[in-house]
Amino acid sequence: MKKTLSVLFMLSLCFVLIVPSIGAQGVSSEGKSGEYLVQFNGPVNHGLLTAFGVSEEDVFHEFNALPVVHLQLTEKQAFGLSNHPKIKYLEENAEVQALGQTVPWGIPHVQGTDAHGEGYTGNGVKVAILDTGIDNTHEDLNVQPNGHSVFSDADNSDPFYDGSGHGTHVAGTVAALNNNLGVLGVAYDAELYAVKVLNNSGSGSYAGIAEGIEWSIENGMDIINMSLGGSHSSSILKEFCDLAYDSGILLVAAAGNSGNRGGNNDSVGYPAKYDSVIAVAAVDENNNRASFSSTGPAVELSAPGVRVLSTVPGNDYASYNGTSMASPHVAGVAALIWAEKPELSNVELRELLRATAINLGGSNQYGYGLVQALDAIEYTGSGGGNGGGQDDDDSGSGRPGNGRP
Ligand SMILES: [Ca+2]
Ligand SMILES: [Ca+2]
Repeated sequence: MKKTLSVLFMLSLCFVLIVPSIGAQGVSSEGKSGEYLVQFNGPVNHGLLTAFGVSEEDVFHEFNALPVVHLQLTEKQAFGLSNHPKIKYLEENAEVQALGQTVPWGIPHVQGTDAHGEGYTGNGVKVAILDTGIDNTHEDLNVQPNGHSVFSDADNSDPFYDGSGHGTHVAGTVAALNNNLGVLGVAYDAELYAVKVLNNSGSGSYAGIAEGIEWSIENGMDIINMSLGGSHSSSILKEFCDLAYDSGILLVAAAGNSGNRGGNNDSVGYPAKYDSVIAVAAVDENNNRASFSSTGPAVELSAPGVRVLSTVPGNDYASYNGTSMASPHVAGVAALIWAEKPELSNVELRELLRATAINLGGSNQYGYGLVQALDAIEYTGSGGGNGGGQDDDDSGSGRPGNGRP
C-alpha cells in the first residue's frame, strides 16, 4: 500500500519579467564629446552637420527607415544643433541594459545578503534537493552533474527534468547564482544535487523518499532539503531519516501547509515531524505566520514562505507560497554556516540555528523563530545567546563532506 506525499506549495502567481531599462548616461563635461542620436525634420542634411563642424568620422551610423544619425558631438555642437529648426530631436544615446538580478525579499530577511557581504557564500557545501527534479539548463542555476531519480518511467527518470517546477524553485532559493540576472539564492556557492523523489505531478511515496535519503548518504551529501510531506507516519522512513542524521547529515523539511487561521492545530507532517528532521514554518515579510503554515510542538524554525520569488524551468522565475519555500531558506542558511564552520557536527549546527534565531512568539507557530545566517556565523557562544547554548552529546565530527570516514 502506497502512501502518497505531495509537494508543499500553493499558488503560482506573478510571473516576473526581466525587462530592459534605460540606464542613465554619464554627464559629459564642457567641450567633451558624447554619443547622440539626431533626427532631422526631413532628409538628413549633411551640409548642416558640416556647418556645425561635424566630420565624417564623427558619424557612426545613418539610419534608412528614419532620418536619424547616430554620431559623436561635443556639448557645444549638440547645443547648437538642438536649437536648429531642421533638427526634430537630439538625444544622448542612452545605454540599455538588462535590469539585472533581483534579490528576493527572503534573502536579506534571513541575513543571506549580510553574510554575502562578509564573504560567506556556502562554498562547497553539498545540498541534496529531494523534490521533483531540477532543471539543470536554467541559466541561474549550477546543478551538479550527478543526480538521481527514483523513477524508472521515461517521463520521470531524469533528475534534471522538472515537469512541475517545484524542485527548480526550491533549488533557486538555496543557491540561485550571484550574477547579473534572475534571482539570488541564500548560499549561491553551495552545490546543488537533484534527487528526484517526486514525479512531474509532485507526487511520490515513502519508498521514494527513503531511496533519495539513501542516495544522499551514499553520495556524501551535507544537507538534505525535503520540501514535501505526508500526514502518515512510516517507521521505515523514520529509520532512514535517523540513519542520515546519525551519519552527520542535516535534514531540513517543510512543516506542512495544513495550518489553520487560528494557528492552533497539531498539523506538522512527516518527515518534518521526526526528531531527526528540522520542521520549518513559513512567515511573511512582517514575520507573521502564513495562515497555511502547519503548527504544533514539532515546529522548529521559521523562514520566508510567502511570495517567494525563485527559479522555474525554462529560464523563468515565479513567486510561490508554501512551507516548501521556507525550508530551502533554512537549508541555505545552514550551508552558509557550515562552509565557515565545517568543524560543527550536524547536531551542533542545528543548535546554532536555534540559538541565533529571532524569537517570533508562540513556539507551536514559529518554533525557535526566524533563522539568521550572519548571527549564526558570528556567534561565539560566550554571551549566552538567546537560549540553548551549544553543548550537546553528539558523536559530532564536522560536516559529512568535510573529512568524514
Ligand atoms: Ca542570479
Ligand atoms: Ca522534527
